[in-house]
Formats: sequence, C-alpha cells, structure tokens
Amino acid sequence: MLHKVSRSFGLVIQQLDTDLRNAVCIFYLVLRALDTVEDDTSIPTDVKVPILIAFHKHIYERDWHFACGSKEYKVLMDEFHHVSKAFLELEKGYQEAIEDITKRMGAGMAKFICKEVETSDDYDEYCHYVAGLVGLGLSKLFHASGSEDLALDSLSNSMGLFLQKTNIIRDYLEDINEIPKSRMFWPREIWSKYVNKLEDLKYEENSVKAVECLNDMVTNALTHVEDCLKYMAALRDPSIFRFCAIPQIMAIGTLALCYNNIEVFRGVVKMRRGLTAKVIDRTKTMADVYGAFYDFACMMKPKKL
Ligand code: IN0
Repeated sequence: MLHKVSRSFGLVIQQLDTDLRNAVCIFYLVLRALDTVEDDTSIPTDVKVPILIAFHKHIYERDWHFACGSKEYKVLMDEFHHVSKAFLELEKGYQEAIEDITKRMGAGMAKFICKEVETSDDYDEYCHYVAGLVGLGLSKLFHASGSEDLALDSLSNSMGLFLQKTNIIRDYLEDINEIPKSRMFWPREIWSKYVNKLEDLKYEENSVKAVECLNDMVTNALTHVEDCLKYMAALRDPSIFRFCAIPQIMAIGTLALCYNNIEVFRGVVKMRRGLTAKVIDRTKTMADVYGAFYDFACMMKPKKL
C-alpha cells in the first residue's frame, strides 16, 4: 500500500530496522488516511469535522470504516482495517506516539476547515498541524526505537514545515485548477503584496509579479533550513539519518528548481527521476547533506536579479 500512495518514500522507509520500519509505515498510512478525509471536498463539513476529531480513536477500532477519497486513496480507506490491525500489533510506545499526533493533527485540521490561511503565522500554524506534528511524531518514534535522543520539538517541527512549504509552492497550479475548488495555502499576507487575487498569479500579464511572489514564498521556506540542518546533524543511526535526509535534499532541490521559475505557474515542476535516483544513491553522511544544500543554494543565488 505504501508503494502505491508514495513514490520514493516507500524506498527510503525500507532500509529502516524492522520494528521502527513497521511503526513508521503504519504512522504514514494513518496520516495519509486522515489527509484523505481532510482533502475530500465531497464530505459535508458537519460530517468531516467529527471524523477528523475522533480519528485517533478509530485507529483502535479493528473494523472502523469510512469510504472516501479516490484512486489509491480510496483503496487505502476501503482497506483501512489492515492498518488498524497492524497498528494494534505495534509496541505501546509506538502506539501512544501515533495516537497523540493523530489526535492533535485531526483537531488542527478541523480548526482550519473553515479558516483561511491569512497571515504568515496562520501559514506556520497550518503547516505545524499537517507536517510539523509529523516531525514531532517521527522524533518520538526514533526515540522509542532506542536509537536516538529525543529531538527538540522546534527542530522536529521545522523538518516538517520545510517539506510541506515546498509542496505548497510546487503544487500552486495543480491546487488552483482543482475542480471542485480546493483550498489554497499561500498566505494572503504574502501574495497580496503582488496581486489582488491568488489566481491572478497564473495569468501571463502578471508574470513579473508572479515570479516575485514565488521568490518571496521560497525565501519564507528557506528560513527553516538552519533548523533542519541542526536536526539532521544530531542523528546517530545511519538508516534514520538517510530516511530524514533524502526528503530534505529533494525539498531544497525542488525549491532551487522553482526559484525565479515562471513554469511553476504554467505546469508541473518536478526534479527529474535521474536526479532523484542520484540523491537516494549518494546521501550517506552529513557532509553529503551540506554538499547538496550548498549546491542547490548556489543554483538559487545567480538567479537573483
Ligand atoms: C513524511 C516526510 C518525512 C520523512 C522523513 C523524515 C521526516 C521528518 C520530519 C517530517 C517529515 C519527514 O516525508 C514524506 C516524503 C514523501 O512522502 N514524498 C513523496 C513525494 C511527493 O512528491 O510527495 C513520495 O511520494 O515519496 C512527506 O512528504 N511527508 C511525510 C508524511 C508522513 C511521514 Cl511518517 C513522513 C508529508 C509531510 C506533510 C511533508 C510531512
């Protein structure tokens, strides 16, 4: 199932030790299921909110079921009993970490169902619920496995925010073109400096403003880099290190590709498969991470006008 709902993530997870691998895999699928409920625009708010808030209880119910989502996510929801069953077989320490994060994330998602992302603080708060908490949860799982010290919450949070903000930037066009209209996560406080409506960024006559706004968003995401490097530098276990470092390098690579690039407003901007393969193959030590971050940062520098 993990291989169906994610592309490269399934590969990176496989190299973790068995116990931690199972816990992370279940955590990932629980979060994907929660996300599927949040994303499904066909569910009325009064139905959706109670499900989000009670999701952490449903994972303990062997035959809980809620049909929603489409394609591979529909399969995940239909077959969710396998996820609960596997969850119930995890050690208590892992279960409690997953339950706690699912509870806080569900409540945060419910809060934002009817709330727009206006300010940069709203943006950080929303990203905290959907991604920063994933960082906190993973840090707890790593600690519970006995392989790592417990990381600071602020650093764990930044790891998630950096990945999520990169996705939000990269997915502008896909999200704005979605029918029925999906919610947008670019904060008004940033885009309103450049255009009157967020969708104006995709029109050709606004190309100059669009790229300026994009660069503002990329610069905002880059504020988390220092924390991310600190977090990764403190990891001891080589497989946990690779598990964390590969998505981070993919993120800074994606930001470098997006920076000053009007194509973000025209189509899909993604790192080429060959480059992804190189990142997965060549990320082993902190020196590799510093090297990759340096190289991608250098790609952004000359692009500055
Ligand atoms: C993740 C993160 C993730 C991995 C490793 C360490 C992390 C530390 C803190 C926070 C998150 C961490 O990684 C995945 C990566 C992923 O799913 N990539 C997609 C590619 C894509 O284009 O979407 C793939 O198909 O391979 C991630 O993006 N998220 C995530 C979710 C759950 C877990 Cl357990 C770990 C999602 C998110 C919202 C960014 C946290």
